[in-house]
Amino acid sequence: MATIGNNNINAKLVLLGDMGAGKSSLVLRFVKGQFFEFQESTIGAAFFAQTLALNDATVKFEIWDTAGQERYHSLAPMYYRGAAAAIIVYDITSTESFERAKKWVQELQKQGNPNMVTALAGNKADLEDKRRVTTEEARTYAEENGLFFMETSAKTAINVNDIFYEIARRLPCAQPAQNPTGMVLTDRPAERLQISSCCA
Ligand SMILES: Nc1nc2c(ncn2[C@@H]2O[C@H](COP(=O)(O)OP(=O)(O)OP(=O)(O)O)[C@@H](O)[C@H]2O)c(=O)[nH]1
Ligand SMILES: [Mg+2]
Repeated sequence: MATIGNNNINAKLVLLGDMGAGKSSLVLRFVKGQFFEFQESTIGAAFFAQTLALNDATVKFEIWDTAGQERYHSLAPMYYRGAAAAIIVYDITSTESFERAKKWVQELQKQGNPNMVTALAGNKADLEDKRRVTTEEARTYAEENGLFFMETSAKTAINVNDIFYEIARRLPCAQPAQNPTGMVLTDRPAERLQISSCCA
Protein backbone atom coordinates (compact mmCIF):
# COMPACT_ATOMS: atom_id res chain seq x y z
CA MET A 1 0.00 0.00 0.00
CA ALA A 2 1.19 3.54 -0.57
CA THR A 3 1.50 5.34 2.76
CA ILE A 4 2.21 9.01 3.24
CA GLY A 5 3.74 11.29 5.84
CA ASN A 6 5.42 14.67 5.54
CA ASN A 7 4.88 14.53 1.79
CA ASN A 8 6.76 11.25 1.62
CA ILE A 9 5.12 8.30 -0.04
CA ASN A 10 6.26 4.78 0.80
CA ALA A 11 5.18 2.41 -1.91
CA LYS A 12 5.63 -1.34 -1.87
CA LEU A 13 6.29 -2.55 -5.41
CA VAL A 14 6.54 -6.16 -6.54
CA LEU A 15 8.03 -7.59 -9.74
CA LEU A 16 6.47 -10.78 -11.07
CA GLY A 17 7.14 -12.81 -14.20
CA ASP A 18 8.70 -15.87 -15.71
CA MET A 19 12.22 -16.91 -14.83
CA GLY A 20 14.76 -15.20 -17.02
CA ALA A 21 12.37 -12.44 -18.14
CA GLY A 22 14.68 -9.84 -16.61
CA LYS A 23 13.04 -8.78 -13.33
CA SER A 24 16.29 -8.59 -11.38
CA SER A 25 18.03 -6.90 -14.29
CA LEU A 26 15.36 -4.19 -14.46
CA VAL A 27 15.66 -3.53 -10.73
CA LEU A 28 19.46 -3.46 -10.85
CA ARG A 29 19.34 -1.03 -13.75
CA PHE A 30 16.90 1.22 -11.91
CA VAL A 31 18.51 1.08 -8.46
CA LYS A 32 22.22 0.79 -9.29
CA GLY A 33 22.50 1.65 -12.97
CA GLN A 34 24.10 -1.75 -13.60
CA PHE A 35 23.52 -4.63 -16.02
CA PHE A 36 25.06 -8.12 -16.05
CA GLU A 37 24.98 -10.42 -19.08
CA PHE A 38 24.99 -13.37 -16.67
CA GLN A 39 22.58 -12.37 -13.97
CA GLU A 40 22.00 -15.16 -11.45
CA SER A 41 18.51 -16.54 -11.08
CA THR A 42 16.84 -15.19 -7.95
CA ILE A 43 16.32 -17.52 -5.00
CA GLY A 44 13.14 -16.73 -3.04
CA ALA A 45 13.08 -12.96 -3.47
CA ALA A 46 15.36 -9.95 -3.13
CA PHE A 47 14.64 -6.57 -1.59
CA PHE A 48 15.74 -3.18 -2.89
CA ALA A 49 14.84 0.40 -2.11
CA GLN A 50 15.01 3.44 -4.32
CA THR A 51 13.76 6.93 -3.64
CA LEU A 52 12.53 9.33 -6.27
CA ALA A 53 13.00 12.83 -4.89
CA LEU A 54 10.39 15.41 -5.78
CA ASN A 55 10.41 19.12 -5.14
CA ASP A 56 8.23 18.86 -2.10
CA ALA A 57 7.72 15.12 -1.75
CA THR A 58 9.48 11.83 -2.27
CA VAL A 59 8.35 8.39 -3.38
CA LYS A 60 10.28 5.65 -1.65
CA PHE A 61 9.86 2.39 -3.53
CA GLU A 62 10.27 -0.72 -1.43
CA ILE A 63 10.90 -3.21 -4.19
CA TRP A 64 10.41 -6.96 -3.94
CA ASP A 65 12.08 -8.76 -6.83
CA THR A 66 10.50 -12.22 -6.79
CA ALA A 67 11.93 -15.47 -8.16
CA GLY A 68 10.34 -16.63 -11.41
CA GLN A 69 11.11 -20.32 -10.96
CA GLU A 70 7.88 -22.27 -10.56
CA ARG A 71 8.96 -23.83 -7.27
CA TYR A 72 8.80 -20.36 -5.66
CA HIS A 73 5.31 -19.59 -6.93
CA SER A 74 3.66 -20.25 -3.58
CA LEU A 75 5.75 -17.48 -1.97
CA ALA A 76 4.47 -14.80 -4.32
CA PRO A 77 1.37 -13.76 -2.33
CA MET A 78 3.64 -12.70 0.54
CA TYR A 79 5.18 -10.16 -1.79
CA TYR A 80 2.18 -8.90 -3.74
CA ARG A 81 -0.16 -8.73 -0.76
CA GLY A 82 -0.40 -5.11 0.34
CA ALA A 83 1.64 -3.91 -2.64
CA ALA A 84 0.76 -0.50 -4.09
CA ALA A 85 2.24 -1.40 -7.45
CA ALA A 86 3.33 -4.36 -9.55
CA ILE A 87 5.44 -4.75 -12.65
CA ILE A 88 4.68 -7.93 -14.55
CA VAL A 89 7.63 -8.68 -16.76
CA TYR A 90 7.88 -10.85 -19.86
CA ASP A 91 10.61 -11.32 -22.43
CA ILE A 92 9.66 -10.12 -25.94
CA THR A 93 11.62 -13.05 -27.41
CA SER A 94 9.51 -15.65 -25.57
CA THR A 95 5.80 -16.30 -26.15
CA GLU A 96 5.94 -18.63 -23.16
CA SER A 97 6.96 -15.77 -20.88
CA PHE A 98 4.11 -13.64 -22.29
CA GLU A 99 1.64 -16.44 -21.47
CA ARG A 100 3.15 -16.64 -17.98
CA ALA A 101 2.70 -12.87 -17.60
CA LYS A 102 -1.00 -13.26 -18.42
CA LYS A 103 -1.28 -15.85 -15.64
CA TRP A 104 0.21 -13.34 -13.20
CA VAL A 105 -2.26 -10.71 -14.33
CA GLN A 106 -5.12 -13.15 -13.63
CA GLU A 107 -3.70 -14.03 -10.23
CA LEU A 108 -3.37 -10.38 -9.24
CA GLN A 109 -6.87 -9.63 -10.49
CA LYS A 110 -8.20 -12.43 -8.27
CA GLN A 111 -6.00 -12.06 -5.20
CA GLY A 112 -4.36 -8.68 -5.30
CA ASN A 113 -5.27 -5.19 -4.21
CA PRO A 114 -7.86 -3.84 -6.70
CA ASN A 115 -6.27 -0.37 -6.52
CA MET A 116 -2.82 -1.68 -7.35
CA VAL A 117 -1.02 0.23 -10.10
CA THR A 118 -0.01 -2.52 -12.50
CA ALA A 119 2.47 -2.26 -15.33
CA LEU A 120 3.23 -4.78 -18.05
CA ALA A 121 6.88 -4.66 -19.14
CA GLY A 122 7.96 -6.30 -22.39
CA ASN A 123 11.65 -6.58 -21.56
CA LYS A 124 14.70 -7.32 -23.76
CA ALA A 125 13.45 -4.80 -26.32
CA ASP A 126 17.04 -4.60 -27.59
CA LEU A 127 16.63 -8.11 -29.07
CA GLU A 128 14.40 -6.97 -31.93
CA ASP A 129 15.68 -9.65 -34.32
CA LYS A 130 14.57 -12.39 -31.91
CA ARG A 131 11.18 -10.87 -31.14
CA ARG A 132 8.27 -13.31 -30.77
CA VAL A 133 5.67 -11.09 -29.09
CA THR A 134 4.54 -8.10 -31.12
CA THR A 135 4.16 -4.71 -29.50
CA GLU A 136 0.61 -4.50 -30.81
CA GLU A 137 -0.46 -7.81 -29.27
CA ALA A 138 0.91 -6.83 -25.86
CA ARG A 139 -0.50 -3.31 -26.01
CA THR A 140 -3.97 -4.60 -26.87
CA TYR A 141 -3.79 -7.14 -24.05
CA ALA A 142 -2.67 -4.43 -21.60
CA GLU A 143 -5.47 -2.09 -22.64
CA GLU A 144 -8.06 -4.82 -22.25
CA ASN A 145 -6.82 -5.58 -18.77
CA GLY A 146 -6.33 -2.07 -17.38
CA LEU A 147 -2.53 -2.25 -17.29
CA PHE A 148 -0.10 0.27 -18.59
CA PHE A 149 2.43 -1.09 -21.00
CA MET A 150 6.00 -0.33 -21.91
CA GLU A 151 8.71 -2.22 -23.72
CA THR A 152 11.94 -1.99 -21.76
CA SER A 153 15.55 -3.05 -21.98
CA ALA A 154 17.55 -3.54 -18.82
CA LYS A 155 20.56 -3.86 -21.12
CA THR A 156 20.29 -0.51 -22.90
CA ALA A 157 18.26 1.12 -20.07
CA ILE A 158 15.48 2.11 -22.46
CA ASN A 159 12.23 2.91 -20.63
CA VAL A 160 13.53 1.58 -17.30
CA ASN A 161 13.40 4.80 -15.30
CA ASP A 162 10.28 5.71 -17.24
CA ILE A 163 8.28 2.73 -16.07
CA PHE A 164 9.06 3.44 -12.40
CA TYR A 165 8.33 7.11 -12.97
CA GLU A 166 4.98 6.30 -14.55
CA ILE A 167 4.11 4.10 -11.59
CA ALA A 168 5.02 6.90 -9.17
CA ARG A 169 2.84 9.27 -11.16
CA ARG A 170 -0.10 6.87 -11.02
CA LEU A 171 0.08 6.14 -7.29
CA PRO A 172 -3.13 7.38 -5.69
CA CYS A 173 -1.33 10.12 -3.78
CA ALA A 174 0.82 11.35 -6.63
CA GLN A 175 -1.41 13.57 -8.74
CA PRO A 176 -0.16 15.53 -11.73
CA ALA A 177 1.01 18.97 -10.66
CA GLN A 178 -0.28 22.15 -12.30
CA ASN A 179 3.23 23.38 -12.96
CA PRO A 180 5.60 20.47 -12.54
CA THR A 181 9.14 21.70 -12.10
CA GLY A 182 10.85 18.39 -12.10
CA MET A 183 11.87 15.39 -10.09
CA VAL A 184 15.41 14.18 -9.68
CA LEU A 185 16.43 10.59 -9.26
CA THR A 186 18.58 10.86 -6.14
CA ASP A 187 21.52 8.90 -7.52
CA ARG A 188 21.39 10.36 -10.98
CA PRO A 189 20.70 14.07 -10.82
CA ALA A 190 21.15 14.42 -14.56
CA GLU A 191 17.97 12.47 -15.16
CA ARG A 192 15.19 14.88 -14.42
CA LEU A 193 11.74 13.45 -14.25
CA GLN A 194 8.64 15.45 -13.76
CA ILE A 195 6.21 14.49 -11.06
CA SER A 196 3.78 16.23 -8.86
CA SER A 197 3.58 16.65 -5.18
CA CYS A 198 1.65 14.22 -3.03
CA CYS A 199 -1.91 14.80 -1.88
CA ALA A 200 -0.81 14.95 1.78
N1 LIG B 1 19.59 -8.68 -24.10
C1 LIG B 1 19.00 -8.51 -22.90
N2 LIG B 1 19.22 -9.42 -21.92
C2 LIG B 1 18.61 -9.21 -20.73
C3 LIG B 1 17.78 -8.09 -20.47
N3 LIG B 1 17.33 -8.17 -19.21
C4 LIG B 1 17.85 -9.29 -18.69
N4 LIG B 1 18.64 -9.92 -19.59
C5 LIG B 1 19.37 -11.18 -19.40
O1 LIG B 1 18.44 -12.21 -19.19
C6 LIG B 1 18.92 -13.12 -18.20
C7 LIG B 1 17.89 -13.25 -17.07
O2 LIG B 1 17.78 -12.00 -16.41
P1 LIG B 1 17.31 -11.90 -14.88
O3 LIG B 1 17.27 -10.46 -14.55
O4 LIG B 1 18.12 -12.79 -14.00
O5 LIG B 1 15.84 -12.52 -14.98
P2 LIG B 1 14.82 -12.75 -13.79
O6 LIG B 1 13.47 -12.44 -14.32
O7 LIG B 1 15.25 -12.01 -12.58
O8 LIG B 1 14.93 -14.33 -13.55
P3 LIG B 1 14.59 -15.15 -12.18
O9 LIG B 1 15.32 -14.52 -11.06
O10 LIG B 1 15.07 -16.56 -12.48
O11 LIG B 1 13.10 -15.13 -12.02
C8 LIG B 1 20.27 -12.57 -17.71
O12 LIG B 1 21.30 -13.28 -18.35
C9 LIG B 1 20.27 -11.12 -18.17
O13 LIG B 1 21.55 -10.63 -18.50
C10 LIG B 1 17.59 -7.16 -21.53
O14 LIG B 1 16.87 -6.14 -21.43
N5 LIG B 1 18.22 -7.41 -22.73
MG1 LIG C 1 15.74 -12.60 -10.71
